[in-house]
Amino acid sequence: MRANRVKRLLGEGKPAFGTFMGLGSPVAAESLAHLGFDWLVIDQEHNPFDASLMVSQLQAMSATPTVPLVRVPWNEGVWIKSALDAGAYGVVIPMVNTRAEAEAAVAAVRYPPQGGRRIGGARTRLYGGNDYVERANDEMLLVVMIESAAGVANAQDILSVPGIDAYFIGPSDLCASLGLAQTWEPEYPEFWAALGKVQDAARGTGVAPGIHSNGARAKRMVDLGYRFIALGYDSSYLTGGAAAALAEARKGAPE
Ligand code: 3PY
Ligand code: MG
Repeated sequence: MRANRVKRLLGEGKPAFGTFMGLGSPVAAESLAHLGFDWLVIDQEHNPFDASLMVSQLQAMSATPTVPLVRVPWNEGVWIKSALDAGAYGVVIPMVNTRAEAEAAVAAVRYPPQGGRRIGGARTRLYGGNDYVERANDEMLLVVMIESAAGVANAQDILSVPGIDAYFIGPSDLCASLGLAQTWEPEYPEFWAALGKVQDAARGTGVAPGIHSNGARAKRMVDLGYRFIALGYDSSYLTGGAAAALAEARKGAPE
């Protein structure tokens, strides 16, 4: 079976860098995968593209070593099954707030006896290999998002559930839940105190810390111990690059 490089990196305590994709564009997914990101997340939570477009993005990445992941819209078995059966090599689960929710995520991702995932889906073997069913429990990456005050309070209960590979902080939702104004680069003491509590809860569990960040803040996050690190969004690269080019052109042009 094709190995999950991100699981290996995290297992060795090494950083794995990726980005989120909301454009729903197979060509964008292919282009980003060819840049050498360790992983890419197809973000179904906040972007209204259908399952066939998710499959096309997975196919577009499959010629590269980039590990294809899906953030499902919600922590529900039908979404998780659809992503994994389409050949995603792991899932990011939004808003995991309790131990029971973490256990439900593990049950949906792992085949029996560890979980209750049903068996099916042609792309699993096409992408993963003929021994997919026998080995998938060791290779699928499960990332649970801690992005609420409840998730922070229950972090120890959540992260001690066997079968979770990484947790992932969503700064926007966590700020909102803590009553703080939304920003991608929070500096609020309350925010950092919450992050410290989750890191303490993860210590000794083998669950890798992760966070949604950007290129400029990545070194700080690595130094703080984060390992599953998201650098922005596909749409922010598109609009950021285009806005900079347009501004530069306008600056040099006559009024
Ligand atoms: C958040 O910041 O809430 C996120 O979900 C980022 O992916
Ligand atoms: Mg969120």
